[in-house]
Amino acid sequence: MTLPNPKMSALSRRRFLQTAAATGCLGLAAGPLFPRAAGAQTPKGVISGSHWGVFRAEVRDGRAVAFTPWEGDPTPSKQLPGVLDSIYSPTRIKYPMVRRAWLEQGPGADPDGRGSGDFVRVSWEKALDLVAAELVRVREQHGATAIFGGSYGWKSPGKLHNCRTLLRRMLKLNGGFTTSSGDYSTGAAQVILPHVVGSIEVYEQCTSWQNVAEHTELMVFWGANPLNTSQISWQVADHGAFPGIDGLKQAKTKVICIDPIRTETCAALDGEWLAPRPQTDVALMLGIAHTLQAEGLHDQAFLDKYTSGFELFLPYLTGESDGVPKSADWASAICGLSAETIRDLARRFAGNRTMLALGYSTQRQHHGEQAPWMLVTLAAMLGQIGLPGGGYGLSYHYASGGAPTHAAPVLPAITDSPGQSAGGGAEWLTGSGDASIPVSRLVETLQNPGAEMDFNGSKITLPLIKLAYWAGGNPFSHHQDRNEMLRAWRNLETFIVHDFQWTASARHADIVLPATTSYERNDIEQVGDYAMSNIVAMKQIIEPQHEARSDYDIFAGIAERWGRRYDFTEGKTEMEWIRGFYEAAKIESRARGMEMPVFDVFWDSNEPLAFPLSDAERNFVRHAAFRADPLLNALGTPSGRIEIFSRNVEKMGYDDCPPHPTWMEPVERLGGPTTRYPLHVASNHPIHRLHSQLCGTELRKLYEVAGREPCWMNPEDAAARGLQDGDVVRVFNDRGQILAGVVVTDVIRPGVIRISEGGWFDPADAREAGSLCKYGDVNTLTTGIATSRLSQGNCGQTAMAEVERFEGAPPAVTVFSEPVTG
Ligand code: PGD
Ligand code: PGD
Ligand code: 6MO
Repeated sequence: MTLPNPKMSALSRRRFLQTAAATGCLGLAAGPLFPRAAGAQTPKGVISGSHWGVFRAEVRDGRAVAFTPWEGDPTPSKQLPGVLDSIYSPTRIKYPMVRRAWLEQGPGADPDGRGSGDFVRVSWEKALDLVAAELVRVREQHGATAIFGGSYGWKSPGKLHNCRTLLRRMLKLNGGFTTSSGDYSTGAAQVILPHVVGSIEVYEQCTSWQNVAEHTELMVFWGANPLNTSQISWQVADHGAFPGIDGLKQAKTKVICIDPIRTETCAALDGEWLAPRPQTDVALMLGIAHTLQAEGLHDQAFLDKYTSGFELFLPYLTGESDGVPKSADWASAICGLSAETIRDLARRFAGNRTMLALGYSTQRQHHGEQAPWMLVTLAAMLGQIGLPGGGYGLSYHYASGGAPTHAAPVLPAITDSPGQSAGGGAEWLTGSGDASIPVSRLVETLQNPGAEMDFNGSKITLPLIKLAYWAGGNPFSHHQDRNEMLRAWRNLETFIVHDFQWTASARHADIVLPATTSYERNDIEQVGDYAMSNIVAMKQIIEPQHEARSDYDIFAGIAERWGRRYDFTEGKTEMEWIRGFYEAAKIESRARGMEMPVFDVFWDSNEPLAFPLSDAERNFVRHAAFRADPLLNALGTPSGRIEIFSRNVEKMGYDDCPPHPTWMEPVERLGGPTTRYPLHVASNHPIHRLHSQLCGTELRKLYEVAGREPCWMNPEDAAARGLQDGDVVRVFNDRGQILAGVVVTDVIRPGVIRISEGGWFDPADAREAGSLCKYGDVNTLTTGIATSRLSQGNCGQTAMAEVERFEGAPPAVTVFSEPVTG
């Protein structure tokens, strides 16, 4: 996303255009569409949707008592009970709260006191007065760009209650704000890949699972674990990756998993597990590429016809330009796999129809641009891009990429521009701010206002930020190097947060406003970011809890204090907005020969509305059109081809992002030449959570160890430190220290520990940056540096640390209860 989250809105638009063309050719005419229940008995339970999928809610005496997965969900997420629990969890924010020092002494008072929990409950009237006045004050004193409204995060789905867009809509009425571009998911890949293949690629549709099951002989999951990460989607999850994986199993497709962890996907598909040292994938890929070239296994005809610059990359690969051949032996010394294994991989990749499925972790690292670039280069050398079952796919692990796209219209959504009520296109194209910084560079911005920063060929002057406003994200979870962040945050005069959970961000805020969950308001959404199989009513299930209000109502209340309420709401009620989005989609669907039922029939049916799927989409092959005619279907790069050497990147002249894929040592890595700590910290996406969401729920019982976040360790590493299952340990490096609970397991490679991202930050002494995190927030350990000057992405997967037994009685975890309030 630039990109707030281009994820799906962008994709939907592009895919819509393609599908529209495809279905047009096929003359697919679906005619009238009926919700399944039309005319039949209404099924039990209120239909709704979430990141975890479509479900029905049972309500008794005004309380939601059960969330049952929708019958159309092939593999419901096991996290769904936690979603229900999040409504009633003890971590729920009940009332508007203001930090005492801020309330009594004004903005900027006692910034070190943030996070110590001294809040005062105030009325909604008072809270909204304070926020409205403070936004005006900061704008008048420092200019609108001193207000940071980037508000990155995984807010709930829904076309109306998109709190990040709503925040910007409100801030625009105050004269503007500073925004952010990109995301934490694919910060490096989405900036480098447009130079390489002409699109961000990481959120593009992949060759369909069905096509893969039919044609792929060798499936390589490279730092990709779809059985874990497909539990959720940005929109409402369809879970189409699960039948996809099942298809591979049925087809008995040979699977290789390249990952420091023997993942669920590897286990389920009985895959061959290869565990190179983390952060050395580019060296491994180069070793494979060198073997292909040395043994004449590469496809020169493909390289000649579809790529540009291979001849400029070749001298680097062979070592002609720098005296270092990137041979299998060279790669072996870096990545730790044997040279024979690397040569064997090259031969097997070339000898089979091979699909390279890359996850996002390899680009969430120092020099993270190189792995996706080198993977595309490798796939180009294999010459199978655009063939059934061959080439590469960068979203098989994300939001069920590879689940084929249905002929659904695109539901419009509320925009951040009052007056342009129902924009159809991508959020990241319509979104805007008065200044913009790369999303993971806020800490650097707070520390260096006025400084210049390189970014993708341009120079950005970092704005002075005095107020940060977050709705729908948790920066005290998602950002790296927590202690550096704490110090930088002291430069803020005011930090405002809307959430329904007492996250670490809410705890570190000056003003906290309690938002409703999706289940306390009405909305509408598409099912499946890629599949777009259905449109679902996200119906309100229960009344707002405690004093919670929807973000929409909160922002309308702020706008009202400036006499701008009507500009914010355009005079529409919640249901009028939703009906309007639906009606616009209905008109679009007509252009494709489909007739959606009238809104009331859809809403009352209590069923998702399904859209048809064409055979062409079922068999979709990524880049088939480019392969068929590279002139007519040229890529969006300067040459129209895959750029193995990029003149544009060359012109930028960045030493940390040369013009062709290159191995560069990260600042620290396992076995690295200057690395000081012995264990690599893999901060994977959690099995039982969506980032930090649901950490405050009963699901924690499924995984916590001695009340802490689990730390997986290989038996060798545990034995070397005299540690056993269940021990409480201190994990530390120069940046910080956390407690965690040991899980000894041989599914993790020696030298690597796993502590998932999203554990709630719980400092022993909030006033002191560097104090022990009692629960286990892994971002206390990770580095805050950028991937490179090209993309300025985050390096969440770059961290080395040491582990030792925690002696004495571990301090109690306090983050899962309400802060002390007055
Ligand atoms: P979430 O925990 O999903 O994390 O970071 P992100 O900030 O998205 O936070 C979303 C917050 O929004 C939650 O607190 C939730 O309660 C709140 N929320 C949900 N719906 C609403 C709503 O309707 N209104 C309001 N007001 N609030 C709402 C995720 C980010 O973390 C991402 S995407 C990635 S890919 C990164 N991954 C890693 C990683 O792999 N490793 C490390 N070390 N760090 C990472 N950080 C990044
Ligand atoms: P990760 O778990 O970080 O997921 O998807 P992403 O692919 O980034 O990493 C995937 C795999 O890479 C892991 O198995 C990990 O062990 C491996 N890995 C780590 N470092 C390396 C390395 O250096 N080399 C190699 N070869 N492998 C490595 C993230 C995606 O997941 C995103 S962006 C979001 S926002 C969503 N988040 C969640 C979530 O929080 N929870 C769940 N259950 N599902 C999600 N899906 C989405
Ligand atoms: Mo992400």
